[in-house]
Amino acid sequence: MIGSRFIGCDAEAGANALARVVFGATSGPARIEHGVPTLHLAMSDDARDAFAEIWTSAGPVSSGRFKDLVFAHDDAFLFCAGNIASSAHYTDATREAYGDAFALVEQLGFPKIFRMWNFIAHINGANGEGLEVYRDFCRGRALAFEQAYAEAFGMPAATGIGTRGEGVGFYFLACRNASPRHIENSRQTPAYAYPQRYGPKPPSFARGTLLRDALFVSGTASILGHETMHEGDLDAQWRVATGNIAHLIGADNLRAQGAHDGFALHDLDQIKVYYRHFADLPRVKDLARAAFHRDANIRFLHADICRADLLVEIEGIASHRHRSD
Ligand code: 3EB
Repeated sequence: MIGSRFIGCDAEAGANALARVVFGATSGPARIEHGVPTLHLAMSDDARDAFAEIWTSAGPVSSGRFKDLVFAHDDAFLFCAGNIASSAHYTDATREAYGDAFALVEQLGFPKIFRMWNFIAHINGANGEGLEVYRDFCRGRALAFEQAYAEAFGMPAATGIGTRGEGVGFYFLACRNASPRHIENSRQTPAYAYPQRYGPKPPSFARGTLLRDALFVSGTASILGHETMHEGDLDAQWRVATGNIAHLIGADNLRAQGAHDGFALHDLDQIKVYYRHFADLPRVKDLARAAFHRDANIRFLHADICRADLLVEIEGIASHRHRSD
């Protein structure tokens, strides 16, 4: 199995590193650095807040490039990262970049994508024809998934969030033989079934993906059904978002989908909390401390969120690593 951890951005990635994603003050194209696929995302205006997310394999890794994508894999798992150039129209470029990604995973024999992240500049801004950039991105992504991929493999857990960088930086994980299972949340309309008022094509992602003993939880916000709850109220949005995660990963929701005995919020780790307003950081930290396991790794990222009325979004990985406590 592979795993991730957060480290200082100057620390060594160590042996068998599949990837290094730097959440810092600058952005740049995905490239191979010291043999490791590396993506720099501009998520803070203060370099002192920078950290790196490291993905590590249990065994030896080989890396390479395909078009504008960089990747690394072991026997069982693949990491891949890429960029979409800044543009007034994202639909076609997104469709192409995702198309390249689907071609790559097929060629390398890791066809099953189980977790994706997308960092979108000016996510709530307007493109050249007045369409919100996020909706423009979603249209291209949906067209790529529709072209063949979704029917065969479904849509994975994902995050779609703002960044201070340019264009779109994205990365994802895929596997060869394991059987990822995409999970929905009975409190929320599946994102791929959102009505058209949220954009010409719906977002292409599952609420979570179960892989072996880990449940990868998508970016989760204060949405019930398809509607934003508690506009302008951080505490209430936090309660709905964490309530959504608790329900998603809980036994009732998972058993109803034939899946698992369930997790609780204390089982969540490798947590990222995205919050819209810098002034909310102290409160968000207090809320997180009260909600999650004391040993959970948590990072707080000041970012725009894909709906202008959302104040907070939370992602993580549920597993039983803290169960003995
Ligand atoms: C939502 O539930 C909030 O477009 O990939 C969460 C996770 C959200 C992933 C994506 C968007 C995405 O609709 C936004």
